[in-house]
Amino acid sequence: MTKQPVFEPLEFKHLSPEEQLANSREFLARIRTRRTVRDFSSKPVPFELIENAIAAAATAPSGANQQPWTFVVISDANIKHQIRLAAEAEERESYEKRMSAEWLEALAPLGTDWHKPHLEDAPYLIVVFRQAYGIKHDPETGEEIKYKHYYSEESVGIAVGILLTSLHLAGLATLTHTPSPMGFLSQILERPPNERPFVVIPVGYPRDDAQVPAIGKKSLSEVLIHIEK
Ligand code: IYR
Repeated sequence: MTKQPVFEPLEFKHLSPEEQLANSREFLARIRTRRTVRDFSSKPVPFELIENAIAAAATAPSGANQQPWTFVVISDANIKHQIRLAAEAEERESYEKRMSAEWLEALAPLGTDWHKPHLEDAPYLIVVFRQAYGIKHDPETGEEIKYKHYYSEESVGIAVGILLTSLHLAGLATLTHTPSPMGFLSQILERPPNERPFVVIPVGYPRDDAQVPAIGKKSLSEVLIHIEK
């Protein structure tokens, strides 16, 4: 049976032009200071910061509002150790055998290699899973029914953007890490077959001596095309 839509009034706060400009400039200045960090201290992070960032990410728009994501938060040292060992084994294979010369050349300015100490140094790892399809149960028979998820890649990508932004605004550093292949995460974290690892995000404070590659972003004129009337 097709569900009929139910509407409710939109709650929308209209800002004055001055507030709009001030907010947009302030956000731009803050987000410009976000960097991908690989040198983490083990200084503890209040769990509520992680929880709030995930709650923020979970407000993301998604295909058919299906919210096809699961966020697994790990602070357990033993599980982090297992993840580090498995990630390093895959990454070593990738850097030494699987990645093309072209790929290695593209990565050279970042100075990355297969060593991933941040997977243990950071107090939290957030592993984001994409639900490739949904699972519901027939109310009468209890039988498992698989249903299609629409635009799950795009949806999870948007949610991760909000997650990284929220963690940054909470004064935390993150790394967007995609070891390849990532199947070991499903096994270690015992996730069901409809959930596919999407990204691993170490979260914490940077070490005092943290370094980042001296790279920049494209200028606005390179990324913005304005088609005026
Ligand atoms: N996953 C590897 C390699 C890597 C790939 C890309 I694309 C990057 O932007 C950065 C690294 C690693 O994490 O080292």
